[in-house]
Amino acid sequence: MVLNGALIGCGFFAVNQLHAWQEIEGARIVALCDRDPERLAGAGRDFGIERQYADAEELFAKERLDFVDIATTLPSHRPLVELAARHRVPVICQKPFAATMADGRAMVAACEAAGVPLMVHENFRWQAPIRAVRQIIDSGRIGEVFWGRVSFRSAYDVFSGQPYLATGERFIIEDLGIHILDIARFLFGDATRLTARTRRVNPAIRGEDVATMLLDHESGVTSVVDCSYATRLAEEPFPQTLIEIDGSRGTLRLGQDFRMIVTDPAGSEVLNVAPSIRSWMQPPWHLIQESVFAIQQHWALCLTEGREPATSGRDNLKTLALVEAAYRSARFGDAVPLASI
Ligand code: NAD
Ligand code: 89V
Repeated sequence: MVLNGALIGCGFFAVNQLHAWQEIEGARIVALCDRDPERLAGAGRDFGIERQYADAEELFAKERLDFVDIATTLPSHRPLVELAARHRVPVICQKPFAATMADGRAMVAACEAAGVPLMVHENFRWQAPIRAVRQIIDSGRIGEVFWGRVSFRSAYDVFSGQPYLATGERFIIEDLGIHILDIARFLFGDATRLTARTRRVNPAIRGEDVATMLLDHESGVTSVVDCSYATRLAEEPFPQTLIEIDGSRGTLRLGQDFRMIVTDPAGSEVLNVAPSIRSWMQPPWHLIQESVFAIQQHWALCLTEGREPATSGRDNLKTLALVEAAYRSARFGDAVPLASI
């Protein structure tokens, strides 16, 4: 059986999703929707998809869909997810899932009431190096983890591809930090408390472009999550997330160029955890593009087998709560208990 899906939002990032859908086993995109006629026609032509809609209501009214993939920007996420729920169509929604916790909770409630699966396209935890890190933790090789750092520091010009990122009141935590906080959850478990400091270095943008966060995890791990788009380095690491983990028996260091060093009582081992490249992937984006393929394959499998996806809407509320806690802590200065979000 092949699942028939539609994609809404044919912009900058959707191209990756459309390439990946062409290679996913058990699912395909049969219709497209975008309110921008040029983008709609361009994606239709590039991917050979003839059924095209300028209006999402019309898409749902006319198509019989097994799922919908929402690749629009944040302001349209809630109305489109709720529209999918009203039509009882399982839904994938890009990150950031929601602008507020109230919106996110309402979206999860709408899908649960309609009985439709909901996955957030939170793909960073699907990157090959991140999965390799998690495997080492799970193997017990470095013992009980007590400290970690998850770090994304870069001077890459994200605004050329995504100009809207320069205009929002919120920037790096909401757009990028959300991925890095989700990785911290994926590796160390849920957090109980978060402290954050932010600043804006680039005068040409509106929001913060540097954030440093300290998390207390339920597992007892203390982690530092830091992100910056104001960090010029000898070798530009974009879009790599670098990781340091200390455990009771050893350590793990994920450095630039996908070089992972695992040290345990027997010594140190250097591993290459680079992602693979498919024909449509372009370095340095291949790291992200491969994770798009992985999360979409996961969705197709979960939908076929009736399983809850790893980054379900309900799961993603916990990542969204970290984002909210970070902005609250940066504003008021105090550590924020996650239970208060
Ligand atoms: P974009 O502005 O380039 O594209 C969005 C498209 O959606 C536009 O073509 C716009 O016309 C269309 N659109 C908006 N509202 C619509 C509506 N109600 N109905 C129909 N079409 C509508 O944005 P982008 O950079 O592609 O980002 C899209 C989303 O993907 C954002 O949420 C962004 O955060 C996310 N993103 C995720 C990753 C990742 O790695 N997961 C990377 C980049 C972007
Ligand atoms: O995930 C995102 O939306 C992107 C990027 C990975 C470049 O930060 O903005």
